[in-house]
Order: sequence, then C-alpha cells, then structure tokens
Amino acid sequence: MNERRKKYMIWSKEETLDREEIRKIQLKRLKSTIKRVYEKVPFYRKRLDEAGISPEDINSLDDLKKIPFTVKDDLRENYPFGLFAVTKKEVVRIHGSSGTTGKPTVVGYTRNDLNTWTELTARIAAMAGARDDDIAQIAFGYGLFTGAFGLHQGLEKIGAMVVPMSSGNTKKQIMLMKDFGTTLLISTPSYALHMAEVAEEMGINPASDLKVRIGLFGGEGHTEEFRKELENKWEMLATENYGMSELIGPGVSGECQYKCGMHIAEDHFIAEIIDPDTGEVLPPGQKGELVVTTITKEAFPLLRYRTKDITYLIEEQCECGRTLTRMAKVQGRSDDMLIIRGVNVFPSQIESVLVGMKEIGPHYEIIVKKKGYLDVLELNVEVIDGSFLEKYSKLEALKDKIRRNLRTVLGIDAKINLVEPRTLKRFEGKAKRVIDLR
Ligand code: DLL
Repeated sequence: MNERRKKYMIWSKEETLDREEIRKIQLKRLKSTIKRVYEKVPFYRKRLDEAGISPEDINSLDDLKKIPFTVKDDLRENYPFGLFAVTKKEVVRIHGSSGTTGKPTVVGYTRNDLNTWTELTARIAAMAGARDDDIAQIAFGYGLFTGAFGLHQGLEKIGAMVVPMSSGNTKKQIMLMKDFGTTLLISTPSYALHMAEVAEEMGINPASDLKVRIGLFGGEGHTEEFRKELENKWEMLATENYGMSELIGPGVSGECQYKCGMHIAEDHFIAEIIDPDTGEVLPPGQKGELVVTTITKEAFPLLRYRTKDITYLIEEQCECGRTLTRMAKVQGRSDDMLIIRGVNVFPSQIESVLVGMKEIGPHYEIIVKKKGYLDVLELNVEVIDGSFLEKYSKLEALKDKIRRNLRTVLGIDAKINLVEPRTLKRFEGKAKRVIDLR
C-alpha cells in the first residue's frame, strides 16, 4: 500500500497518537466525566457516595477500578431518561436497544454527541477504506436501532453517496445495487449473506455483476469462516465493526484493512476487560467481559458499563500505523453462552465448525432440549446440494463428519439434521440461530 493511500484511510490524528498522549487525554476526559455525572445524575452521585468515592479521588487511569460497574438493570430501573446528564431540551436525538420485546433501553444525544458519533463512524468507514467516490448502501434498519443512522452520518461526512435503503425489501436492494453501482454495503453479516443468495436467485452474480468492494459489517458477531464465505460470494473486503446503543452505536471500534482486531476509539471510550465472575480487571490478551466508560458523551455518559460481550484487548501495534488498542472479535455474549451437560458452549464455536465445510452452506440452527434430565444439542444444517439428501450413505457419512468435528471442538455430542437448501430462516437484521427449549 502506498503512503498516500495509507494516509487517506486515517481519518483523525487521534488514531496515531503516542500511547502516553492518549492516556493523558483519557485521564483528563475521565475526570471531567466523573465530575459531571456526580453533579448531574442522582443515580451516579448515590452510587459513588455509597462506594465512598468522590470525583477528587480519581487521579489516574488506574483509579477507574475504584468505580462501581453500571449494568443493564440500572438502565431499566431509570427508564426512560433517568440517567441523562443534560436537560431534555439539550437532547436532539433518541435511540434505543434493538430488543424486540419489553421496553427498550433509551439513549440520548446532544448536538455535540451527534457530531462525535458522526466523526467516529466516519473514522471506522475510512478505516475500512471508504472514500468520497463510494456509493454506500445502508441495509441496516432505520429507527431506534443505531446501525443505520450512525453509519449514514459518518459516510455522508466522508462524502460518499449514501443510499438509505434500510433493511428488507431484498430484491429491490439488489436492483438498486446494480443500477446505482453500489460499492459499499452496510448491514449485518447474516443479511449480507442472504442478499447474496437472493441476488443469485435473480440471476445476478454478486461477485461479477455487482460492484460492491467493501462490506462494513457489524451489529452481531460472525466467525472468520463466515467472513470468508461473505468475501468469496461478494468478492469484497468484509470488515467488522463493534458498537452498542448504550455506548453510542457503531463507532466504538472497527477494523482496518488488515482485519486483525477492531481499533477502539480510545479518545472517547476507556475499555477494560474483567473476569465476569469476580469483576477483577484482566491484562491485555486475556479473555473476559468488555467494560466500557464513555469519556466524551454529554447526554448519556456511562461509567464502567458491563457490555456482557466476551473479547480481549490487543496492544501490539497494527501495520496500518494506528496506535489505538484493538479488541479481538467478540466470541459471544456471556448471556448467550450455552451450558450443555455442564460444558460451556458459545454458538460461535459451533459456527466455526459448520461454516467452511464444503458440503454445507452457512445456514444452521442450534437447538438445545432436555431429554429427561439430560441436555441434548441438536443442529439443523442446510446442505448446499439438495440431491445429496437422496444418497443415504453419503448423508450418514457427512453427519458423522460434522459430529466428529464438533466433538473435537466442543467435547460433546450433537444430533445432526441435514436439511434441504434454502429451508432455514433467513435474517434481515441480527440473526437468531439459537433455540433453547429447556
Ligand atoms: O448493534 C450497534 C452497531 C450497529 C454496531 C451496527 C455495529 C454496526 P445494539 O443493537 O445495542 O447496538 O447491540 C449491541 O450487539 O453488545 C454485541 O453483543 C452485539 N454486537 C454489535 N457489534 C458486534 C460485533 C449495535 N461486531 C450488541 N461483533 C453488542 C459481535 C456485536 N457482536
């Protein structure tokens, strides 16, 4: 990669500051955030008083450890606006969690927050290689969900031509992609896969008939095997981006073209990894739950928010020249972890076995049941070639192979059901592949 191009992709100078410099910025912003929430948010004043901490006690980044965690239930208990640190008059936008049932988690943005967010999504888009001559099709849902609006703002800022398609209406998505010559696709990875399939049904080869060169994916995890599948089908660079509505939405971290972990916007967030059981802070490289403190948010600041996402931090310098700490691919959420006959199983481990086997497609369902007192793991897996299902011996051999591979990775047995191509559910947003019937 030549120097000019490399420079182009680095959106803001904060991405390449010395570590010492970044830490200085973090401490200054942390202190002012704590002072502000102590003054403005009764919930935090009470929490900090109860813990015997006053804002003056925070004098180093290490002092962050003294501050109690904030959890999702705190947000629920203060629904809708109880944790806002500004008056409603100063709030210019509301977003919310993507949960489909119950009350959403409400988050607010001041005008400055929206500007910050725009900068951060421009940063991750540029990191992936987005440019002002790109045509960016947003196939995340517009609404309370932060995915669409967040990336929309950032891509406009970069100067790309934004197509606000929203999710769904897949045939029209493909038609516009072809007619407009879309070069960037913004969606969940599972929807991108579904779109490729629908394109094929329409007689359009996503790799050769469409011009999509980069996928900015996020909102859910996917394995490296799944990424490969996407990159092959679309002949694109698929980058992964992490965020959460409580923290800001997309823009918390994103991958550059080297795809070796997501660069965290450390000038706006302090990331820690903790042992989810003890709350102890773990060193870089060690896997645990991601805890994030926002240090520039005005309307909805959060101190040490437990994300439940399992990952680890990477401090080694990246080839792209950015000095920001990276977070590894999220392995899963601690509340997604299945305990099957006492064994901890992340759906992503199952995905990494299934996706990439040449006989089967990337579509599967994980079902966990009880048989008597015993947990049973059952997988519905789509084969690529339907005629396969007619050859009993081949079918049994394939089931056996999947079972064996799974046993090697998980250490437990699974019942495998091979099903016809295109029979399992497809997703236009975040996929739900686990059905726990226990
Ligand atoms: O999903 C924000 C977002 C939108 C990020 C679009 C990136 C792109 P929520 O709806 O609040 O916000 O869901 C947040 O989604 O705690 C993770 O469990 C999961 N998640 C988001 N991005 C990733 C990712 C948006 N790249 C929750 N890998 C988070 C794994 C992800 N999980």
